[in-house]
Amino acid sequence: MTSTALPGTDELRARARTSLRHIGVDVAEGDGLHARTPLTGGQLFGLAAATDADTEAAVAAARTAFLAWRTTPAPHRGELVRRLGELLREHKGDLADLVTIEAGKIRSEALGEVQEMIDICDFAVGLSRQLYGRTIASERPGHRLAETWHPLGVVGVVSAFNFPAAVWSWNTAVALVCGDTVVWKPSELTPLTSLACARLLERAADEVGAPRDVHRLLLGDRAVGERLVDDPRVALVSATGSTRMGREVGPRVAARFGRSLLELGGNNAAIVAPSADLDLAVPAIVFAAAGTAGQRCTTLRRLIVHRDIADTLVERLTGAYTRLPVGNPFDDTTLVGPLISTAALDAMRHALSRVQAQGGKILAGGNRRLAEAAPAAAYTEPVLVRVDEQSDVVREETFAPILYVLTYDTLEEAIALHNDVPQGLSSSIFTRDQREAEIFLSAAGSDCGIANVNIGTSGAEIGGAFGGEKDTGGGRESGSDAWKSYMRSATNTINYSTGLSLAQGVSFL
Ligand code: UN1
Repeated sequence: MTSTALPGTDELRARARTSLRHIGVDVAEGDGLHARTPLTGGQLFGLAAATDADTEAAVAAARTAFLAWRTTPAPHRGELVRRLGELLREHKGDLADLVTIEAGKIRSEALGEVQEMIDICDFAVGLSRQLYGRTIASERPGHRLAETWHPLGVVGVVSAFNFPAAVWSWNTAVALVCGDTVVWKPSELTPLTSLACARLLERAADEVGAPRDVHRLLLGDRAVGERLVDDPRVALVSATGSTRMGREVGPRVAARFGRSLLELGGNNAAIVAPSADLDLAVPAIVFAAAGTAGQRCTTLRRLIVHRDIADTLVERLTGAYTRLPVGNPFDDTTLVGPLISTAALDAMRHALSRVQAQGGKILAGGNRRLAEAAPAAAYTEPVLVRVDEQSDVVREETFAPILYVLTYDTLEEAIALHNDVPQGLSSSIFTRDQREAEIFLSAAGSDCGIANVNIGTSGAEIGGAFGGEKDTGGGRESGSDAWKSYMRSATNTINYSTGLSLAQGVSFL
Protein backbone atom coordinates (compact mmCIF):
# COMPACT_ATOMS: atom_id res chain seq x y z
CA MET A 1 0.00 0.00 0.00
CA THR A 2 1.12 3.55 -0.66
CA SER A 3 -0.54 6.40 1.18
CA THR A 4 -1.49 9.78 -0.28
CA ALA A 5 0.60 11.99 -2.52
CA LEU A 6 3.83 13.42 -1.16
CA PRO A 7 4.11 17.08 -0.26
CA GLY A 8 6.54 19.04 -2.42
CA THR A 9 9.85 20.43 -1.20
CA ASP A 10 8.50 24.02 -1.32
CA GLU A 11 5.55 23.07 0.86
CA LEU A 12 7.85 21.31 3.33
CA ARG A 13 10.18 24.31 3.41
CA ALA A 14 7.26 26.58 4.22
CA ARG A 15 6.05 24.21 6.91
CA ALA A 16 9.53 24.01 8.44
CA ARG A 17 9.78 27.79 8.41
CA THR A 18 6.45 28.12 10.19
CA SER A 19 7.42 25.63 12.91
CA LEU A 20 10.77 27.33 13.35
CA ARG A 21 9.10 30.72 13.61
CA HIS A 22 6.72 29.47 16.31
CA ILE A 23 9.71 28.18 18.25
CA GLY A 24 11.58 31.45 17.77
CA VAL A 25 14.22 30.49 15.22
CA ASP A 26 15.02 32.80 12.34
CA VAL A 27 16.87 30.72 9.82
CA ALA A 28 19.99 32.60 8.77
CA GLU A 29 20.82 31.22 5.36
CA GLY A 30 24.40 30.35 4.58
CA ASP A 31 26.39 27.76 2.75
CA GLY A 32 28.49 24.95 4.04
CA LEU A 33 25.62 22.87 5.37
CA HIS A 34 22.39 21.83 3.69
CA ALA A 35 19.12 21.14 5.45
CA ARG A 36 17.34 18.50 3.37
CA THR A 37 14.19 16.49 3.65
CA PRO A 38 14.09 12.75 3.04
CA LEU A 39 10.41 13.09 2.09
CA THR A 40 11.45 14.36 -1.35
CA GLY A 41 15.25 14.35 -1.16
CA GLY A 42 15.09 18.10 -1.82
CA GLN A 43 17.05 20.90 -0.20
CA LEU A 44 15.25 23.12 2.30
CA PHE A 45 17.85 25.67 3.34
CA GLY A 46 21.54 26.34 3.09
CA LEU A 47 23.04 27.03 6.53
CA ALA A 48 26.36 28.28 7.80
CA ALA A 49 28.66 25.66 9.26
CA ALA A 50 30.70 26.22 12.42
CA THR A 51 34.31 27.22 11.87
CA ASP A 52 37.22 26.13 14.04
CA ALA A 53 37.00 29.50 15.77
CA ASP A 54 33.31 28.93 16.51
CA THR A 55 34.09 25.56 18.05
CA GLU A 56 36.87 27.05 20.15
CA ALA A 57 34.60 29.87 21.31
CA ALA A 58 31.76 27.48 22.15
CA VAL A 59 33.93 25.23 24.31
CA ALA A 60 35.51 28.22 26.03
CA ALA A 61 32.08 29.75 26.75
CA ALA A 62 30.66 26.48 28.03
CA ARG A 63 33.72 26.03 30.26
CA THR A 64 33.31 29.52 31.74
CA ALA A 65 29.59 28.93 32.26
CA PHE A 66 30.41 25.65 33.99
CA LEU A 67 32.46 27.43 36.66
CA ALA A 68 29.32 29.26 37.81
CA TRP A 69 26.76 26.55 37.01
CA ARG A 70 28.55 23.90 39.09
CA THR A 71 27.85 25.83 42.29
CA THR A 72 24.26 26.74 41.43
CA PRO A 73 22.17 24.51 43.74
CA ALA A 74 20.98 21.46 41.83
CA PRO A 75 17.25 22.11 42.49
CA HIS A 76 17.74 25.56 40.93
CA ARG A 77 19.41 23.96 37.95
CA GLY A 78 16.31 21.79 37.76
CA GLU A 79 14.19 24.91 37.20
CA LEU A 80 15.88 25.44 33.85
CA VAL A 81 15.01 21.91 32.82
CA ARG A 82 11.46 22.26 34.15
CA ARG A 83 10.99 25.32 31.93
CA LEU A 84 12.45 23.46 28.96
CA GLY A 85 9.90 20.69 29.55
CA GLU A 86 7.08 23.23 29.58
CA LEU A 87 8.26 24.78 26.32
CA LEU A 88 8.50 21.33 24.77
CA ARG A 89 4.88 20.67 25.75
CA GLU A 90 3.86 23.98 24.22
CA HIS A 91 5.77 23.35 20.98
CA LYS A 92 5.30 19.61 20.73
CA GLY A 93 3.59 19.84 17.33
CA ASP A 94 6.13 22.29 15.90
CA LEU A 95 9.10 20.21 16.93
CA ALA A 96 7.45 16.98 15.74
CA ASP A 97 6.92 18.66 12.33
CA LEU A 98 10.63 19.33 12.08
CA VAL A 99 11.46 15.76 13.09
CA THR A 100 9.15 14.46 10.36
CA ILE A 101 10.51 16.87 7.77
CA GLU A 102 14.17 16.15 8.52
CA ALA A 103 14.22 12.55 9.76
CA GLY A 104 11.13 11.26 7.90
CA LYS A 105 9.36 9.90 10.98
CA ILE A 106 5.64 9.28 10.83
CA ARG A 107 3.59 11.74 12.84
CA SER A 108 2.90 9.45 15.78
CA GLU A 109 6.58 8.56 16.17
CA ALA A 110 7.68 12.18 15.79
CA LEU A 111 5.24 13.19 18.53
CA GLY A 112 6.53 10.21 20.54
CA GLU A 113 10.06 11.51 20.19
CA VAL A 114 9.06 14.89 21.64
CA GLN A 115 7.13 13.08 24.40
CA GLU A 116 10.35 11.24 25.24
CA MET A 117 12.01 14.67 25.66
CA ILE A 118 9.25 15.87 27.95
CA ASP A 119 9.54 12.68 29.99
CA ILE A 120 13.30 13.04 30.45
CA CYS A 121 12.84 16.66 31.52
CA ASP A 122 10.38 15.53 34.21
CA PHE A 123 12.80 12.81 35.25
CA ALA A 124 15.74 15.24 35.39
CA VAL A 125 13.78 17.77 37.44
CA GLY A 126 13.11 15.04 40.03
CA LEU A 127 16.73 14.01 39.84
CA SER A 128 17.82 17.55 40.64
CA ARG A 129 16.76 16.83 44.24
CA GLN A 130 18.07 13.29 44.29
CA LEU A 131 21.76 13.37 43.37
CA TYR A 132 22.40 11.13 46.34
CA GLY A 133 25.75 10.15 47.74
CA ARG A 134 26.17 7.58 50.50
CA THR A 135 27.52 7.57 54.01
CA ILE A 136 29.84 4.63 54.52
CA ALA A 137 30.72 2.99 57.84
CA SER A 138 34.24 4.02 58.81
CA GLU A 139 36.56 1.53 60.50
CA ARG A 140 37.88 4.29 62.77
CA PRO A 141 36.19 5.79 65.84
CA GLY A 142 35.04 9.39 65.45
CA HIS A 143 35.29 9.28 61.69
CA ARG A 144 32.76 9.57 58.91
CA LEU A 145 33.26 8.28 55.41
CA ALA A 146 31.14 9.79 52.64
CA GLU A 147 30.65 9.60 48.91
CA THR A 148 29.91 12.96 47.29
CA TRP A 149 28.90 13.67 43.69
CA HIS A 150 30.15 16.76 41.90
CA PRO A 151 29.57 18.21 38.44
CA LEU A 152 32.00 16.97 35.83
CA GLY A 153 32.52 19.83 33.37
CA VAL A 154 31.67 20.42 29.73
CA VAL A 155 29.83 17.55 28.07
CA GLY A 156 30.24 17.19 24.29
CA VAL A 157 27.11 15.61 22.85
CA VAL A 158 27.40 14.07 19.39
CA SER A 159 24.06 12.79 18.12
CA ALA A 160 22.65 10.94 15.13
CA PHE A 161 19.89 11.72 12.63
CA ASN A 162 17.44 9.04 13.73
CA PHE A 163 16.60 10.56 17.13
CA PRO A 164 17.57 14.11 16.28
CA ALA A 165 15.98 15.65 19.37
CA ALA A 166 15.37 12.99 22.03
CA VAL A 167 18.95 11.75 22.35
CA TRP A 168 20.11 15.35 22.81
CA SER A 169 17.52 15.81 25.55
CA TRP A 170 18.49 12.63 27.44
CA ASN A 171 22.02 13.93 27.62
CA THR A 172 21.32 17.60 28.08
CA ALA A 173 18.52 17.47 30.66
CA VAL A 174 20.54 15.12 32.85
CA ALA A 175 23.87 16.91 32.31
CA LEU A 176 22.34 20.29 33.20
CA VAL A 177 20.84 19.17 36.51
CA CYS A 178 24.15 17.45 37.29
CA GLY A 179 25.82 20.88 37.00
CA ASP A 180 27.53 20.32 33.66
CA THR A 181 27.33 22.50 30.58
CA VAL A 182 26.83 21.13 27.08
CA VAL A 183 28.29 21.66 23.61
CA TRP A 184 26.18 19.84 21.03
CA LYS A 185 27.25 18.62 17.61
CA PRO A 186 24.11 17.14 16.03
CA SER A 187 23.92 15.12 12.83
CA GLU A 188 24.50 17.18 9.70
CA LEU A 189 21.27 15.64 8.41
CA THR A 190 19.03 17.30 11.00
CA PRO A 191 20.21 20.88 11.56
CA LEU A 192 16.76 22.48 11.74
CA THR A 193 15.59 20.23 14.55
CA SER A 194 18.80 21.09 16.43
CA LEU A 195 18.29 24.81 15.94
CA ALA A 196 14.78 24.43 17.35
CA CYS A 197 15.93 22.45 20.41
CA ALA A 198 18.75 24.89 21.12
CA ARG A 199 16.38 27.85 20.82
CA LEU A 200 13.88 26.34 23.26
CA LEU A 201 16.64 25.79 25.79
CA GLU A 202 17.93 29.33 25.24
CA ARG A 203 14.41 30.69 25.84
CA ALA A 204 14.14 28.60 29.01
CA ALA A 205 17.51 29.94 30.19
CA ASP A 206 16.46 33.55 29.59
CA GLU A 207 13.20 33.03 31.41
CA VAL A 208 14.70 31.45 34.53
CA GLY A 209 17.79 33.65 34.54
CA ALA A 210 20.31 30.89 33.79
CA PRO A 211 23.40 31.69 31.69
CA ARG A 212 22.79 31.06 27.98
CA ASP A 213 26.21 29.48 27.69
CA VAL A 214 25.17 26.42 29.66
CA HIS A 215 24.43 25.11 26.18
CA ARG A 216 26.07 25.78 22.82
CA LEU A 217 25.09 24.32 19.46
CA LEU A 218 27.63 23.72 16.70
CA LEU A 219 26.29 22.86 13.26
CA GLY A 220 29.05 21.29 11.28
CA ASP A 221 30.68 18.21 9.90
CA ARG A 222 32.89 15.57 11.38
CA ALA A 223 35.73 18.05 11.97
CA VAL A 224 33.63 19.76 14.66
CA GLY A 225 33.06 16.43 16.41
CA GLU A 226 36.78 15.68 16.22
CA ARG A 227 37.65 18.93 17.94
CA LEU A 228 35.30 18.08 20.79
CA VAL A 229 36.78 14.60 21.02
CA ASP A 230 40.32 15.97 21.32
CA ASP A 231 39.65 19.00 23.52
CA PRO A 232 40.84 18.44 27.11
CA ARG A 233 38.24 20.94 28.34
CA VAL A 234 35.49 18.53 27.25
CA ALA A 235 35.25 16.25 30.26
CA LEU A 236 32.78 13.78 28.78
CA VAL A 237 32.05 12.97 25.15
CA SER A 238 28.64 11.36 24.81
CA ALA A 239 28.40 10.02 21.28
CA THR A 240 25.60 8.18 19.52
CA GLY A 241 26.26 6.66 16.12
CA SER A 242 27.90 3.78 14.33
CA THR A 243 30.32 1.31 15.86
CA ARG A 244 32.88 2.58 13.35
CA MET A 245 32.51 6.09 14.78
CA GLY A 246 32.77 4.77 18.35
CA ARG A 247 35.94 2.88 17.56
CA GLU A 248 37.55 6.21 16.70
CA VAL A 249 36.02 8.30 19.46
CA GLY A 250 36.60 5.92 22.39
CA PRO A 251 40.40 5.54 22.11
CA ARG A 252 40.92 9.22 21.24
CA VAL A 253 39.05 10.42 24.30
CA ALA A 254 40.74 7.77 26.46
CA ALA A 255 44.18 8.86 25.21
CA ARG A 256 43.67 12.18 26.97
CA PHE A 257 42.02 10.44 29.98
CA GLY A 258 38.69 12.00 29.14
CA ARG A 259 35.48 10.10 29.61
CA SER A 260 33.27 8.81 26.89
CA LEU A 261 29.75 7.46 26.85
CA LEU A 262 29.13 5.48 23.68
CA GLU A 263 25.79 4.42 22.20
CA LEU A 264 26.70 2.53 19.07
CA GLY A 265 25.15 -0.03 16.78
CA GLY A 266 22.60 -2.65 17.66
CA ASN A 267 21.72 -5.92 15.96
CA ASN A 268 18.76 -6.68 18.13
CA ALA A 269 16.99 -10.01 18.20
CA ALA A 270 13.80 -11.50 19.59
CA ILE A 271 13.32 -15.15 20.42
CA VAL A 272 9.80 -16.44 19.77
CA ALA A 273 9.14 -19.55 21.83
CA PRO A 274 6.46 -22.19 21.09
CA SER A 275 4.21 -20.89 23.88
CA ALA A 276 4.30 -17.27 22.63
CA ASP A 277 1.03 -15.40 22.32
CA LEU A 278 1.21 -14.65 18.62
CA ASP A 279 -1.65 -12.13 18.72
CA LEU A 280 0.65 -10.02 20.87
CA ALA A 281 3.93 -10.99 19.27
CA VAL A 282 3.01 -10.19 15.66
CA PRO A 283 2.24 -6.46 16.10
CA ALA A 284 5.14 -6.13 18.55
CA ILE A 285 7.53 -7.62 16.00
CA VAL A 286 6.21 -5.53 13.12
CA PHE A 287 6.52 -2.29 15.09
CA ALA A 288 10.02 -3.16 16.31
CA ALA A 289 11.26 -4.22 12.85
CA ALA A 290 9.45 -1.86 10.46
CA GLY A 291 8.73 1.13 12.72
CA THR A 292 10.87 4.22 12.05
CA ALA A 293 11.62 2.48 8.73
CA GLY A 294 14.08 0.25 10.59
CA GLN A 295 16.23 3.21 11.58
CA ARG A 296 16.31 2.92 15.37
CA CYS A 297 19.38 1.61 17.08
CA THR A 298 16.89 -0.63 18.91
CA THR A 299 15.21 -1.85 15.69
CA LEU A 300 14.52 -5.58 15.62
CA ARG A 301 16.81 -7.08 13.01
CA ARG A 302 16.81 -10.81 13.82
CA LEU A 303 13.90 -13.06 14.71
CA ILE A 304 14.82 -16.41 16.22
CA VAL A 305 11.71 -18.58 16.01
CA HIS A 306 11.06 -22.07 17.35
CA ARG A 307 10.80 -24.50 14.45
CA ASP A 308 7.31 -25.71 15.50
CA ILE A 309 5.73 -22.28 15.06
CA ALA A 310 7.97 -20.83 12.36
CA ASP A 311 5.60 -21.44 9.44
CA THR A 312 2.59 -20.03 11.28
CA LEU A 313 4.46 -16.95 12.47
CA VAL A 314 6.07 -16.32 9.10
CA GLU A 315 2.67 -16.52 7.41
CA ARG A 316 1.20 -13.98 9.79
CA LEU A 317 4.19 -11.66 9.46
CA THR A 318 4.12 -11.95 5.67
CA GLY A 319 0.47 -10.87 5.72
CA ALA A 320 1.23 -7.92 7.99
CA TYR A 321 4.25 -6.85 5.92
CA THR A 322 2.23 -6.92 2.71
CA ARG A 323 -0.30 -4.53 4.21
CA LEU A 324 2.15 -1.98 5.64
CA PRO A 325 1.37 1.50 4.29
CA VAL A 326 4.56 3.14 3.00
CA GLY A 327 4.71 6.79 2.01
CA ASN A 328 4.07 10.31 3.18
CA PRO A 329 4.86 10.36 6.91
CA PHE A 330 2.48 13.29 7.46
CA ASP A 331 -0.41 11.07 6.37
CA ASP A 332 -2.05 9.53 9.45
CA THR A 333 -2.48 6.17 7.75
CA THR A 334 1.22 5.79 6.87
CA LEU A 335 3.27 3.48 9.07
CA VAL A 336 6.55 3.55 7.15
CA GLY A 337 8.14 6.80 6.02
CA PRO A 338 11.24 7.22 3.88
CA LEU A 339 14.77 6.11 4.63
CA ILE A 340 17.07 9.01 5.39
CA SER A 341 18.81 8.92 1.99
CA THR A 342 19.26 7.01 -1.23
CA ALA A 343 22.64 5.94 0.15
CA ALA A 344 20.75 4.15 2.96
CA LEU A 345 18.59 2.45 0.33
CA ASP A 346 21.71 1.37 -1.57
CA ALA A 347 23.14 -0.12 1.63
CA MET A 348 19.88 -2.00 2.18
CA ARG A 349 19.89 -3.38 -1.35
CA HIS A 350 23.52 -4.38 -1.04
CA ALA A 351 22.79 -6.31 2.16
CA LEU A 352 19.81 -8.00 0.50
CA SER A 353 21.78 -9.10 -2.53
CA ARG A 354 24.54 -10.46 -0.29
CA VAL A 355 22.12 -12.40 1.87
CA GLN A 356 20.32 -13.79 -1.18
CA ALA A 357 23.65 -14.94 -2.58
CA GLN A 358 24.16 -16.76 0.71
CA GLY A 359 20.84 -18.58 0.34
CA GLY A 360 18.48 -16.12 2.06
CA LYS A 361 14.88 -16.04 0.71
CA ILE A 362 12.83 -12.86 0.59
CA LEU A 363 9.41 -13.67 2.05
CA ALA A 364 7.76 -10.25 1.76
CA GLY A 365 8.55 -6.66 0.85
CA GLY A 366 11.79 -5.13 -0.30
CA ASN A 367 10.51 -3.16 -3.29
CA ARG A 368 11.29 0.48 -3.74
CA ARG A 369 8.24 2.77 -3.65
CA LEU A 370 7.48 6.22 -5.04
CA ALA A 371 10.60 6.24 -7.20
CA GLU A 372 8.80 8.15 -9.94
CA ALA A 373 7.10 10.67 -7.67
CA ALA A 374 10.28 11.29 -5.68
CA PRO A 375 13.38 9.96 -7.42
CA ALA A 376 15.74 11.63 -4.93
CA ALA A 377 13.90 10.10 -1.95
CA ALA A 378 14.25 6.53 -0.64
CA TYR A 379 10.91 4.88 0.11
CA THR A 380 11.00 1.13 0.50
CA GLU A 381 8.82 -1.68 1.71
CA PRO A 382 10.25 -3.26 4.86
CA VAL A 383 11.53 -6.72 4.06
CA LEU A 384 11.29 -10.11 5.71
CA VAL A 385 14.06 -12.58 4.83
CA ARG A 386 14.32 -16.23 5.81
CA VAL A 387 17.89 -17.38 6.43
CA ASP A 388 19.30 -20.76 7.39
CA GLU A 389 22.26 -19.50 9.29
CA GLN A 390 23.60 -16.41 10.94
CA SER A 391 26.00 -15.45 8.16
CA ASP A 392 28.30 -12.41 8.20
CA VAL A 393 25.68 -10.13 6.65
CA VAL A 394 23.13 -11.11 9.33
CA ARG A 395 25.71 -10.39 12.00
CA GLU A 396 26.17 -6.83 10.69
CA GLU A 397 23.88 -3.91 11.40
CA THR A 398 22.27 -2.57 8.22
CA PHE A 399 20.40 0.59 9.17
CA ALA A 400 17.26 -0.26 7.19
CA PRO A 401 14.05 -2.28 7.69
CA ILE A 402 15.38 -5.80 7.08
CA LEU A 403 14.20 -8.56 9.42
CA TYR A 404 16.08 -11.85 9.17
CA VAL A 405 14.16 -14.93 10.34
CA LEU A 406 16.11 -17.86 11.80
CA THR A 407 14.78 -21.04 13.41
CA TYR A 408 15.83 -22.95 16.51
CA ASP A 409 15.05 -26.19 18.34
CA THR A 410 16.26 -25.67 21.92
CA LEU A 411 16.31 -22.53 24.07
CA GLU A 412 20.01 -23.02 24.62
CA GLU A 413 20.56 -22.90 20.86
CA ALA A 414 18.32 -19.82 20.56
CA ILE A 415 20.28 -17.94 23.24
CA ALA A 416 23.58 -18.93 21.64
CA LEU A 417 22.38 -17.59 18.26
CA HIS A 418 21.01 -14.52 19.97
CA ASN A 419 24.33 -13.63 21.59
CA ASP A 420 26.51 -14.60 18.64
CA VAL A 421 26.75 -11.11 17.13
CA PRO A 422 29.23 -8.34 17.91
CA GLN A 423 26.56 -5.91 19.14
CA GLY A 424 24.67 -6.03 22.46
CA LEU A 425 22.00 -3.36 22.70
CA SER A 426 18.43 -4.67 22.94
CA SER A 427 16.73 -8.05 23.03
CA SER A 428 13.47 -9.77 23.81
CA ILE A 429 11.76 -13.08 24.23
CA PHE A 430 8.14 -13.89 23.50
CA THR A 431 7.03 -16.74 25.74
CA ARG A 432 4.37 -17.70 28.26
CA ASP A 433 6.80 -20.01 30.02
CA GLN A 434 8.16 -18.22 33.06
CA ARG A 435 11.17 -20.48 33.29
CA GLU A 436 12.21 -19.61 29.75
CA ALA A 437 11.69 -15.91 30.40
CA GLU A 438 13.81 -15.99 33.54
CA ILE A 439 16.60 -17.94 31.84
CA PHE A 440 16.63 -15.32 29.08
CA LEU A 441 16.91 -12.52 31.67
CA SER A 442 19.54 -14.34 33.76
CA ALA A 443 23.32 -14.00 33.68
CA ALA A 444 23.40 -16.92 31.23
CA GLY A 445 20.74 -15.39 28.98
CA SER A 446 20.72 -12.28 26.81
CA ASP A 447 24.04 -10.40 26.85
CA CYS A 448 22.41 -7.07 25.98
CA GLY A 449 21.94 -3.87 27.97
CA ILE A 450 18.19 -4.15 27.40
CA ALA A 451 16.38 -7.48 27.76
CA ASN A 452 12.59 -7.63 27.50
CA VAL A 453 9.81 -10.18 27.84
CA ASN A 454 6.72 -10.12 25.62
CA ILE A 455 7.50 -6.67 24.25
CA GLY A 456 9.72 -5.75 21.29
CA THR A 457 13.27 -4.49 21.32
CA SER A 458 12.56 -0.84 20.52
CA GLY A 459 10.67 1.92 22.24
CA ALA A 460 12.32 1.88 25.67
CA GLU A 461 10.93 4.21 28.36
CA ILE A 462 13.24 6.93 29.65
CA GLY A 463 13.05 5.71 33.28
CA GLY A 464 15.47 2.85 32.67
CA ALA A 465 19.12 3.20 31.78
CA PHE A 466 19.57 2.98 28.00
CA GLY A 467 22.61 1.41 26.37
CA GLY A 468 24.34 -1.80 25.49
CA GLU A 469 27.35 -4.06 25.68
CA LYS A 470 30.10 -5.24 23.35
CA ASP A 471 30.27 -3.25 20.09
CA THR A 472 27.37 -1.13 21.30
CA GLY A 473 29.92 0.67 23.44
CA GLY A 474 28.90 0.09 27.07
CA GLY A 475 27.44 3.54 27.81
CA ARG A 476 24.25 4.12 29.77
CA GLU A 477 22.09 7.20 29.21
CA SER A 478 18.71 8.45 30.28
CA GLY A 479 17.15 7.03 33.46
CA SER A 480 18.04 4.88 36.48
CA ASP A 481 21.50 5.88 37.73
CA ALA A 482 22.91 6.83 34.31
CA TRP A 483 23.34 10.33 35.80
CA LYS A 484 26.49 9.10 37.53
CA SER A 485 28.29 9.18 34.16
CA TYR A 486 27.72 12.94 34.11
CA MET A 487 29.26 13.55 37.54
CA ARG A 488 32.46 12.74 39.38
CA SER A 489 32.46 11.17 42.80
CA ALA A 490 34.69 12.10 45.70
CA THR A 491 35.31 10.00 48.80
CA ASN A 492 35.53 12.08 51.96
CA THR A 493 37.04 10.96 55.27
CA ILE A 494 36.09 13.31 58.11
CA ASN A 495 37.74 12.97 61.50
CA TYR A 496 35.57 14.48 64.23
CA SER A 497 37.52 12.89 67.10
CA THR A 498 40.37 14.54 68.99
CA GLY A 499 42.98 11.96 68.05
CA LEU A 500 44.67 10.67 64.95
CA SER A 501 43.96 7.07 64.05
CA LEU A 502 45.38 5.61 60.88
CA ALA A 503 43.53 3.13 58.72
CA GLN A 504 44.55 -0.50 58.54
CA GLY A 505 45.86 -0.18 62.13
CA VAL A 506 49.08 1.49 60.99
CA SER A 507 51.05 3.19 63.76
CA PHE A 508 53.37 6.07 62.96
CA LEU A 509 54.91 8.66 65.26
C1 UN1 B 1 18.13 5.37 19.12
O1 UN1 B 1 17.65 4.72 18.18
O2 UN1 B 1 19.26 5.91 19.01
O3 UN1 B 1 14.23 2.67 22.71
C2 UN1 B 1 17.42 5.63 20.38
C3 UN1 B 1 13.97 3.34 21.70
C4 UN1 B 1 13.96 4.84 21.82
C5 UN1 B 1 15.32 5.40 21.67
C6 UN1 B 1 16.12 4.89 20.52
N1 UN1 B 1 13.42 5.18 23.12
O4 UN1 B 1 13.72 2.82 20.62
